[in-house]
Amino acid sequence: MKGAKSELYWNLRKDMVLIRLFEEKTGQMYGLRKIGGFCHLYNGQEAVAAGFTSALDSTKDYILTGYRDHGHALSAGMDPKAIMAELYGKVTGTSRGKGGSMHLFDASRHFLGGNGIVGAQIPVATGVAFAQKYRKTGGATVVYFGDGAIHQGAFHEALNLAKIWKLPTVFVCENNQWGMGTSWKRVSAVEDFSLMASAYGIRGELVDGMDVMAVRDAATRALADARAGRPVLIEARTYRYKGHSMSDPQKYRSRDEVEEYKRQDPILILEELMKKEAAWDEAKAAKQDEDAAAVVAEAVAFAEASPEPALHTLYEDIYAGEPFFMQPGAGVTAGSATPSGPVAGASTGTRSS
Ligand SMILES: Cc1ncc(C[n+]2csc(CCOP(=O)(O)OP(=O)(O)O)c2C)c(N)n1
Repeated sequence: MKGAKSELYWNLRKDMVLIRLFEEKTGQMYGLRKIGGFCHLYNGQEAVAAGFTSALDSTKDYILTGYRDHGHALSAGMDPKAIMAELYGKVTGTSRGKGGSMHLFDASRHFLGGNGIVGAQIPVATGVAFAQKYRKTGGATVVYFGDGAIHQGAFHEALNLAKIWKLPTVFVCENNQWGMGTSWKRVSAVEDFSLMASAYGIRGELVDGMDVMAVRDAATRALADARAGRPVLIEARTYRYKGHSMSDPQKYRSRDEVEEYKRQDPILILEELMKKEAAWDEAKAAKQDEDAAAVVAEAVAFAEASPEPALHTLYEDIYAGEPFFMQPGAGVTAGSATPSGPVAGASTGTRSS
């Protein structure tokens, strides 16, 4: 098989393999303490980011997401080197090393973060969609969030506004079935989140989030609706292979459960389809894997070689002014400053979120 369909399959595979290898490496580097702080991996969910992004118009559409954002950022075309450098906290990172894993950002790629507060990106995205409508750009905004976030009040408020103002928003709930250690079934009044759309008079759709072509088709339909002023809620049923974050012993689920989902792996599902449709080429796949591994290795080398942000930049890129003890004449130099202002007493301990 040749032509556009085959090219699409290979592009989708390329995207998913890059995310998978990037996340595997991120996990390793975290283990080696090269990366610290909050870090949430996307392994298992690759088909959602890859399928959705493939349906977007990168010149006009916008993407927002939560803290599990590496996969969305990579598929949006952000530079893997800058993403890895951000995870390392280096000055060459996407947020100059100050945002970390949860706050990747690249306005040039229409990727507006990365948000550490569960569900907070949903109303922000609705505001972006409002701006798109106001400016008549013809673009839509896609916002990703989890099965835990869907129970936040902000989600419900945003859907209501999106409907009454006819905003071009696609709300994508990535139901990876666990909100930290809580099963989605234990905390939800409905077992099909797409039904929640009916409360706000918008269209809802449940899609197999392990099947990249099904996601892409649902995304295409949803984006057409959104551009016509009809917001849509998609539930992409998926699964996360790794712990919630890097400090999760995963006592709440069995190994068998994880293995069962790995047998429905999104990359394998696509490869099976490619084989069925005579689009498969073993050598080409091996080359694609090799290339992705090289991109990831290059990203790590770049992050390793990059400098840390200088201490004096600590109070740059923030809304508040420099605190009094850092100001000229205060008798305190950057290297010796003992915070006594707004950061006094801030916890430096590790947390499990
Ligand atoms: C407002 C808020 N409450 C609680 C937390 C702590 N927290 C971080 S992740 C998380 C679970 C969210 O699960 P889900 O929305 O399903 O997303 P997933 O991690 O599965 O991608 C919680 C409760 C937070 N960051 N923000």
